[in-house]
Amino acid sequence: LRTDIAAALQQLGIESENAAASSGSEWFGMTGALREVHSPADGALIASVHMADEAAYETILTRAQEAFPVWRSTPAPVRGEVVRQIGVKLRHYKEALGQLVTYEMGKVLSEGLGEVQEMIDICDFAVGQSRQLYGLTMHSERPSHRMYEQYHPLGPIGIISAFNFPVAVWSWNAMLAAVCGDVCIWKPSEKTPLTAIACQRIVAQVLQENDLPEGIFNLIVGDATIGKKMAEDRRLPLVSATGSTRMGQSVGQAVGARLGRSLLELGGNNAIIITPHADLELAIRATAFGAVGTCGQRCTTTRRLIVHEYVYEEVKNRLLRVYEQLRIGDPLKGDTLVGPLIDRQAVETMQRALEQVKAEGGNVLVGGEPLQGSGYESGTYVRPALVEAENHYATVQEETFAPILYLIRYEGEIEKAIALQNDVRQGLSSALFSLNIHETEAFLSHAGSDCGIANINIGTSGAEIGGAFGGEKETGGGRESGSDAWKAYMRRQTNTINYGRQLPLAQGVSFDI
Ligand code: UN1
Repeated sequence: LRTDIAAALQQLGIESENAAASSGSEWFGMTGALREVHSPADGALIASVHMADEAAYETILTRAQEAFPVWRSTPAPVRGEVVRQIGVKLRHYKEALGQLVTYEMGKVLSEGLGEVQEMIDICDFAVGQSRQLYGLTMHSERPSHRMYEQYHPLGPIGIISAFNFPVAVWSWNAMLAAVCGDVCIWKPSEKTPLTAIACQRIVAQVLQENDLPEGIFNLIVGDATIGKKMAEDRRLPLVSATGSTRMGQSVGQAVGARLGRSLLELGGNNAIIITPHADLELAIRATAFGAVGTCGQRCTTTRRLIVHEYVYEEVKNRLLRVYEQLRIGDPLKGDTLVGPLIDRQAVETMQRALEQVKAEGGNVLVGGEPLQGSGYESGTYVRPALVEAENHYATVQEETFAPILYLIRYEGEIEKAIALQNDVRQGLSSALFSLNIHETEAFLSHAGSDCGIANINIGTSGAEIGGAFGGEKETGGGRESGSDAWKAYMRRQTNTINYGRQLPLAQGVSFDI
């Protein structure tokens, strides 16, 4: 193993063979099947992890249930103090954890570090939130009555996260859930379990230092059968899941069948619109980052570029120049812009999508091919593709988790572009580049973008944690991270208190006994 990674693993407490499940610092499940984790960067074996079996799952659930009554009775600002300490520890481990995110997942180092920064940011946000779990007060229609609402902890919650943000999306959920008084059970993607194990170890230190029950934060590494168990488990009142629409449909249906709550953050098919009034310099930069950043593996990745015919040729030529110069390679190397895809299967999926779009009439302008030769031995590197296509193509309607940008031409007014942008089943992120107020306001109006995120003169990806994150339609409707997303992790209770000596009924109803 390369020495920088060996040092990071050691600092983070990752062993060559790791247990499947953990409650704080206790580890269980050394008997399940062993899964090897290889780096997409160079194909090297990083470490192995046992996959959780039924027994490990039950142990984790029990630990979580035991910890919940203690944690929910801990005052919210004290819970916030624990999260503050997690944020401090994350700062300490930022370099090592960021490196491991990069090596295990493949995103370039500045994004690996950025992902850890996103965790630190949500910790800080959650600390403040811990003193602001506000409910409203209402004026009662009855004399000598008052009404208010309060938010109570919900219970043990399940968090299912995806490989592409192997740790940040967990932290959005877990840190808010923690200040809300919930305990959590985290199933990371089985493609990226090592960064999850590292986070669990960091959090365990804080729990121990504060003499808290270890079952407040739990980890379980398993495949889809564990995810299914979580979705069906009545002991988990909320399951938050991030991943493909197909995964979300099965989780959502299973949770719905028991009338539990699910918080879904699923696929996107995000577009940038470039109008004749755009600052093209900004638009090109934002498009490049949105389309090829993270090798096209963000749920917010720019997948469609809807360009007005007046500027279409210029945008196309400028993008071609950018695509021809992209530095593709080792994600740990400082100046790399595009790292590998997560695995060879992702490369095949990308190839299939390109074949399909060509068959539908699409024109591949540049890229798409898997890269070979020195530095690319892992077979996971591709050249990002720029493809002229039409919005209605079946391939364009799908989210392919790879760097393929579809160039779509529009004519006429902004409403035409908005209609194209909305004409997909997903509704996560969207952006418009224009300096014309008629266009920008139309895009943000009720008749504008139908997405959960709509931006002006910045791209579709790279949201800050302060806003609510999520989207509509097949994206699943959930909102995580900032704003009032914390409410999803609590149960609301409406309280009416009578401090008078009469019992007036609401709506003027009389009932004399
Ligand atoms: C995801 O891809 O699941 O807005 C999350 C962004 C990041 C989060 C992406 N802050 O691109």
